[in-house]
Amino acid sequence: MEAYRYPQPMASEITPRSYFLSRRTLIAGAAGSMLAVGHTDQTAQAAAGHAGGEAGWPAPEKPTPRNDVTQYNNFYEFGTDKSDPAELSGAFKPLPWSVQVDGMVDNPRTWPLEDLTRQFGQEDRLYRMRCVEAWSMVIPWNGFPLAAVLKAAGPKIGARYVAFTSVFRPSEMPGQRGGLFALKWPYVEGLRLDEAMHPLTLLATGVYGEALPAQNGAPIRLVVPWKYGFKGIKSITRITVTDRQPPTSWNLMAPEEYGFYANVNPAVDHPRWSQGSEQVIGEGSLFRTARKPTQLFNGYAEQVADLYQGMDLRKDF
Ligand SMILES: Nc1nc2c(c(=O)[nH]1)N[C@H]1C(S)=C(S)[C@@H](COP(=O)(O)O)O[C@H]1N2
Ligand SMILES: [Mo]
Repeated sequence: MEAYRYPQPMASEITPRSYFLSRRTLIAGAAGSMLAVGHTDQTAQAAAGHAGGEAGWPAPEKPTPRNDVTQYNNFYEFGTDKSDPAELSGAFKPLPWSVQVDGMVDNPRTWPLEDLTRQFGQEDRLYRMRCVEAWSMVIPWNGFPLAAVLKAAGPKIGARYVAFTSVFRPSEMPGQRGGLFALKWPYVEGLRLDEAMHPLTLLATGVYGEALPAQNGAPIRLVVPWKYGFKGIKSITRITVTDRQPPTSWNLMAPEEYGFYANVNPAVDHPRWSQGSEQVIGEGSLFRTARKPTQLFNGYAEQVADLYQGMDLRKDF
């Protein structure tokens, strides 16, 4: 089953140092020694000798304060204001939960959430996140690579994309009951299969070391750190492997503003605003917002640029 290919960054490039140390998988600390990664069958050359953190891993940044991570959210099923998801999600009951994995796979299966976490574990991943609205956060997620689930499913030859579907529960989600602004429900998203298989692509079940709160996408959501935040579909009920590019909610809503790829690209402005810089949530003050320049692929170019070789990222934005 090798219908897809993807570059395999060293595990030490994609995982914060603390993860390795805390998992006690460090076999030898010397430069050039090998690391054994506990949760996979791979070994990786230690990325020793590079200044400032792991090679290729963006310079360590301070996580955004937990209050901002859990109270400044986009989750239109609960409303369009940033405070709505935290305030209006009280009726949402994420448990019990299961995720249906189907489509062009050898082993379609409906996974109870507990089985997913039991089988694939929970790693810590500190990811820089960048919303299409030109704000950013640094978020300590807990979860497992989407690739693990896809490998268990076994994509068939000819499979090229992965489609995701969010939960549809108007009785628990006020934003799904209409209102002035509404996306088409359920919220849907998609990735190319190689993007979905990339080791940075995470299914998150927790944040800040605790189960995801409703507003962050309980109980399981996608995290793709080199793409604009809207690719990170929340409260996933279904993952479908397919040979067609799947529809995506924001692209259906406004195709000239939100493309399928949604790669963070400071050189391609949104039609209504610049993407050249971003507001750093949780920093600055009432009188001065903290801004910084936006990086290509949100700083993950070293890990993911290969996926887009030969593509015109202005056309496929
Ligand atoms: N189902 C669903 N998923 C969603 C959204 C949404 O409205 N509904 N908003 C997206 C957008 S625009 C962003 S920026 C991120 C925000 O994730 P966070 O609130 O955990 O930071 O979730 C994404 N996933
Ligand atoms: Mo967003």
